Amino acid sequence: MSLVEINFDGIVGPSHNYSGLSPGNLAATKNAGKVAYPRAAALQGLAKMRHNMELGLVQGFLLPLPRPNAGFLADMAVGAEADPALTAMAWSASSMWTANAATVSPAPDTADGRCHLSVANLVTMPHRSIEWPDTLAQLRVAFGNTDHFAVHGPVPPTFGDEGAANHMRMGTAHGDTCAEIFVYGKAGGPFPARQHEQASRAIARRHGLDPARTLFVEQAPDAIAAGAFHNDVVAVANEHVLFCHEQAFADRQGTYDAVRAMVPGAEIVEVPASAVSLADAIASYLFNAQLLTLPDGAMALVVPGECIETPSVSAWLDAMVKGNGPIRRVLPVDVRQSMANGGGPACLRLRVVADPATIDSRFLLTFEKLESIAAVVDKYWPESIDPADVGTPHLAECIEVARHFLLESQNLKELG
Ligand code: SUG
Repeated sequence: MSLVEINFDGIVGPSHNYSGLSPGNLAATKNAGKVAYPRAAALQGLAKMRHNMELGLVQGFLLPLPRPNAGFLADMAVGAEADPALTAMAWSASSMWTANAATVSPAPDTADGRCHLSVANLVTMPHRSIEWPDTLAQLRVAFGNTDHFAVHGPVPPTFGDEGAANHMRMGTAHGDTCAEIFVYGKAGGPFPARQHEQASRAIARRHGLDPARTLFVEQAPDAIAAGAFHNDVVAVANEHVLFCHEQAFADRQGTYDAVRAMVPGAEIVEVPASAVSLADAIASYLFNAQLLTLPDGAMALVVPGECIETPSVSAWLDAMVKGNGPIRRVLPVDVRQSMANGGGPACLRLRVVADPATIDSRFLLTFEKLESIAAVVDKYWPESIDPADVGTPHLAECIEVARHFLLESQNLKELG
């Protein structure tokens, strides 16, 4: 089989809860302290995967990481003295947002002709900074075929890196050599800039990208200040199409000119602030959509249901589909449990372009596996988690048991 885009969605872990751990992520901050529904959250994620498979697309998945993270609690000496904030970090199910797992440069773009993945260090948010060792272990299993993949450790921690959420790839087709666009933020605003320019540049070098096809673009400080803590909250690209908000990039025209110069036939679908304000774009997660090429070649935008409920966004999408643009279909999905923590359809997936036959098949989804994962979720995922329950021994045991049965069902106990 030739190279295809495969979306690896994170299965929402059994400890999913709302602890308000990410300043600058407005949804997560607003919903801090609310009761979360891990079972419903995981089933919503599985339904999205099913939806995309029914479109004829290849789908993969990544497992939730071990939680509570005992190593972190021991390193921080939590237990000797209780500390609710540190405990919540150790319990976070944040690895569900696999767009932050790694940056991926597919084989056609790299000097050695292999697909390169760099695990993200996620250093800016403490609860996320503890993900990478377990994520790396998992990537090394899933993409362990070193003839086709090179899996790198994180860039040094001074330089924050949040993975594919700040990376876009554009070209004529997924399997062709493409341009890679890295979007970084600059510190100084009210919220942290999570992606450091030097982290992006290091990744481009270690992946062996051609400088003539690599762009480094600054995210608009206003976008970060408005709650776009990752570029994928204000922009998404697929093949020759860049779909973005007018206020996504610090140098709007310079970015568009550079993209057009580098990508033959580039089409920029820009949403003006006069039609959809940055606030509406961020509240609805319009740009945290999956922009997908369907098997018939048409492009579809898989958006969160919240887009349809936001009048300015829904009106803009209606007009877009009636027009003659490259995005022909809008497909809403319900990922409300993840959305309430600031994670939309695009946050929940890591894009890899590869021949599926070169990937450990245990990470590739089939309709049968969907059923078996859903059965484990139904049986073992807690129905609800009140933040007051986080840290209790009984719930910790439930969460560990739930993950154990998921790994067992997928023959992946080696990641236990
Ligand atoms: O890093 N939320 C995540 C959401 C990540 C979204 N990913 C992308 N945009 N690609 C974050 O802010 C909230 C967890 C809590 O507060 O309990 C959280 O980590």
